[in-house]
Amino acid sequence: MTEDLIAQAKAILRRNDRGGYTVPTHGLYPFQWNWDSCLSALGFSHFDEERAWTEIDTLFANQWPDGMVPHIVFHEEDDGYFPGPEVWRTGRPVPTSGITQPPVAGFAVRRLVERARNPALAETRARALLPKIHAWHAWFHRCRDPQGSGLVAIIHPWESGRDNSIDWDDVFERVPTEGVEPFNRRDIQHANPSHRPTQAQYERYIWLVQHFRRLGWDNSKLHDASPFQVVDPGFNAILIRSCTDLADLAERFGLAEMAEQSRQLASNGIAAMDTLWSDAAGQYLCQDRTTGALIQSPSIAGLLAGFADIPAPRAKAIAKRLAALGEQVDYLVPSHDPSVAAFDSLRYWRGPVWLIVNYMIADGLFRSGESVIAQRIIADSLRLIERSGFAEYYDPHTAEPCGGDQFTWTAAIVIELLS
Ligand code: 9YW
Repeated sequence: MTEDLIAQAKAILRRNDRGGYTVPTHGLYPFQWNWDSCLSALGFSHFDEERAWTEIDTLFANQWPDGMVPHIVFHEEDDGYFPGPEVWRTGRPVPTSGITQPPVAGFAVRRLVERARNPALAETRARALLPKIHAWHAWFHRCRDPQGSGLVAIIHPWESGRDNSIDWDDVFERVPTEGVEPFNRRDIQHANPSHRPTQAQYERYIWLVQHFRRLGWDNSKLHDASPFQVVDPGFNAILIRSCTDLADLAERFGLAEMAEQSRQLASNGIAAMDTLWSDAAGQYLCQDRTTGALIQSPSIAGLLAGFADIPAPRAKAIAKRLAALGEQVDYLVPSHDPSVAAFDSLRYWRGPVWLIVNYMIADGLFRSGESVIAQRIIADSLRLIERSGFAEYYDPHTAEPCGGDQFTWTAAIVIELLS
C-alpha cells in the first residue's frame, strides 16, 4: 500500500513537472506558485535531489530587486488562469504577480540540507540560496512591518495562501469594488463553483490588484496604502520558523552575521506572537492591523502558529483545541471551526482540510512533544489519500475530494510522510 501510494505520488510530480518548476495541477493552475514549489521540493528530495533544488532555484531566479519573492511566476503564456500577467503588469522580465506568499523556503532548504544524500550538492545549492532567502525575510520586516512590531502583515488575502478564509470577511467589507475592470474568471470553468471563492470576493481581490498596480508595485508604499492589512499567526509562524532554520543553516556554513540577524528576527517574532493569543478562543487569532483588534474567527491560522517554536503551554493549548476539533470532524484539521455559522465543509479555505497545512501543524506539534495529536493528524491525512486520492482539499466530514485533482503539493507531502 505504502509503496503504491509513493509511486502514484511520484507520477503526479513527474506529470506536473515543466522542467525547472512544477505546476500545482494541470488546467486550474498552469504556472509556478511560491509556497507550492517550496513544499513540493520536499517531495522531490526523496527521489531526485537535484530536481528538488532546481524547483527552489527557479523560484528565486524571479525574486524582485527589493527582495520580494512573488506568489506566481508566469513562465509560459496560458489563458486558462485569471488574473494573468496582463492584469498584474509588474514589468518583470519573466512576468510575475506583485504580491508574495507564505515564506516557507527557509524551512524547506533546511530539510533538504539535513536529509541530503549528496551533501556537497546540498551545500553548494544552499549557500547560493541563503542570501536570497535572507533578503526576502529582511524585505518582509522592512516593507510589511514598518512600525517594527515584530510581526508582518499581509495586504491581500492571496498572500496568506488561504484565499477566502472566514478570517477576512469583516476586513474585506472595507475593500471597495468601484472601478473594477470587467473580468472573466477561469477557476470556475475548471473547478466546481460551490467549492471556490464567490464573485464578490473576486471583485475585491481584483480591486486590490488594480490599487497596487496604480501605485507602481512600489513596496515602500503598498503596506500603508492597503485597506486590507492583516497579521496572520500562521503566516508569521512560517516566517519565524524559516528565520530559525535559516539561522541554523547560516551557523553551520559559518555565516555569523546572517545567523545573528535571523535569530533576532525569529525571537522578536515569537515574543510578539503572544499579542495574538486569545484565552477565550484557546488559540491564536488574526489581527486587523488597521484597528488593532483581534479578529474573532477561529481558523487554522491560529493552530498553524505552532509551526514556530511557541512557548510549551501555548503548544499544549493548541493540542487541546485540536483534540476538541477532532471530536467534531472525521478528518483533522478543518480549515475553520465547524461550530461557526460561516463554516462550509466544501468551500476552499472556509472548512476543508489541506494536506500541506496538516503537515506543518503536525511538524510543530512533534517538536513541542505533543505527539499524540500529531500522530492523529498524520493518520487522518493518510486516510484521506487512501479514500479520495491526491486532491487539492477535502471535506473534513466526508473526505469528498475538492478543487483540482492530481495535486502536486498533496502528492509531495504524501512522499514526505511515507518515506
Ligand atoms: C488561486 C496554488 C494556489 C495555492 C494557494 C491556494 C490557491 C490560487 O492555489 O490559490 O488562484 O486561487 O489558495 O494557497 O498556493 O496551489
